[in-house]
Amino acid sequence: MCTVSENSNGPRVGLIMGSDSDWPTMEAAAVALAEFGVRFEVGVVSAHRTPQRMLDYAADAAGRGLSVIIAGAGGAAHLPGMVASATPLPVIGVPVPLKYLDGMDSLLSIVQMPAGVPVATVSIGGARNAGLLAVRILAASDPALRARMERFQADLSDMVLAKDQALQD
Ligand code: RP5
Repeated sequence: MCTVSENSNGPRVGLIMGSDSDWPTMEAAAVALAEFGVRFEVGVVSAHRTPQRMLDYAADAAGRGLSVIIAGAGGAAHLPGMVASATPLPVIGVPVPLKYLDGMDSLLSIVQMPAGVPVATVSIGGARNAGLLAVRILAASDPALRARMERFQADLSDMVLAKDQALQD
């Protein structure tokens, strides 16, 4: 894991996952954050195999300057919910699809949180949207980032219109 000291040049988003085997799915979140120039750190933090490390990570995150945590896990995917229980920061959960059950187990483990402990859950394998949602959360109090998000949305719209035009030609 990249760790940083507490300073304004440190990462704003913590991107964690239960296993390095989740990286092929989670990498899309890193790519989205990088596209927007958002500083982030990446690490493996397992709810079941390194429970104390998970609790320490969650407890220290805000004090280290992080603003959002993206947590991905598969199967019995308890990482996002447990991290959310131990930090005041917004947590975005990414259900990682594994070999069995097509990721439904991951989705249900993450999405069905008890009242009082929210996790913003994206679709199964939806790590890119997790990255984009983190950008939007940061953009709410960052006008420059909000302007970039607006340009991104305009580009999406142009792309669809161009495809429509190609069908007409
Ligand atoms: C979960 O168990 C991890 O998030 C991963 O999706 C899954 C399998 O982990 P490995 O056995 O590949 O390390 O906790």
